[in-house]
Amino acid sequence: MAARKKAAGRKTRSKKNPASKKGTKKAANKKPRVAVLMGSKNDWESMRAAVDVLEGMGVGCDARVISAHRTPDRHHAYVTGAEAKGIELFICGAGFAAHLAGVTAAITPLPVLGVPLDSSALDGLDALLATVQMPGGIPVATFGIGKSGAKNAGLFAAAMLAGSDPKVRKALDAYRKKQTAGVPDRPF
Ligand code: RP5
Repeated sequence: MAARKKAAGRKTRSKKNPASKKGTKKAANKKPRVAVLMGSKNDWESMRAAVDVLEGMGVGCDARVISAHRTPDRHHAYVTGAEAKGIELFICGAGFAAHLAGVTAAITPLPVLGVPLDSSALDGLDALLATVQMPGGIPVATFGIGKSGAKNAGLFAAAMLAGSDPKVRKALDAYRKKQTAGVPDRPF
């Protein structure tokens, strides 16, 4: 099945520390403002899209493999300590019964952006519903399934930071301008 092949492919490309991958070193060197959490190292191929976007705009990220169900103590310690370390918002990506974003939102007042991942046989529909269907009272801003959702979560995080940070606003404007300029008039 397509989903399984995708998951197998993701496994071979993942490393223990996702932030050590090529292209994210700059982000790892900056004081992180955005925590990018993922339930498994196998989620990195999708979640790095959020880090790449933010890093490209000069926003430092802290990418972590933290699972709400496999590493609950690590999760609680990280989330409760994050604000004091300068984290302003969370992007959480998870697949299957994806509760990482919801549990994170439950224990921090910081904004939580959720990215459902297509790692299961249901191609992410399970994660989408689990992430988006938060009962009233604890919101998770939910994005599309997979890599494009992670990219949009990164862009949305940049837009949030841009409200009070002119440098990020400038970078976001430049990103949009470049994107627009890259659209050809004709398809051939
Ligand atoms: C979730 O289960 C993770 O977010 C991941 O997408 C999924 C599968 O994890 P692995 O079995 O590939 O580590 O917790």
